[in-house]
Amino acid sequence: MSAEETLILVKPDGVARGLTGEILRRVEAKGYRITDLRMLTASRELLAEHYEEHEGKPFFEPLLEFMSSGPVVAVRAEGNRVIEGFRSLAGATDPTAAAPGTIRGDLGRDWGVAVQQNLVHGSDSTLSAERELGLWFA
Ligand code: DAT
Ligand code: MG
Repeated sequence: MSAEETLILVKPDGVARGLTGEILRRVEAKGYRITDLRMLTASRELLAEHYEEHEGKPFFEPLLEFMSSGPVVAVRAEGNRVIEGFRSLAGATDPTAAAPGTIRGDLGRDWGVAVQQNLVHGSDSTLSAERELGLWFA
């Protein structure tokens, strides 16, 4: 049986703030395995596909703008129940509401901008993990 896989992104705010190591440390300390990793500045096209479920929402354009504003680190991670487990490590979407102990709760905050700059992305289902890994690790 092969272990479950997920896509993790360290978003431009995480990279710019020098938190890549701290974030990946938490992933590894939890016991998940990093099996691939790349740094890139994502195109609008890639991001529009990645976030297709949010097309039409008021934060969609600011989200693409933010996500293409600088380099991100894309990570392939594996482990039993890693999809749910990384979402749990990441914490709630809103970094102000995210519980202390989580990546967003410990390291993120509201910067008063149009989109929540919340440091990380993690796939939310096996279907989206497969789709997103195909996009970022084509
Ligand atoms: P998550 O990243 O926790 O899976 P999501 O998929 O609902 O959250 O949204 C994708 C990203 O869009 C999220 O990380 C930050 C931004 N976002 C979501 N809801 C928002 C809102 N109400 N206002 C501003 N930005 C938002
Ligand atoms: Mg999401």
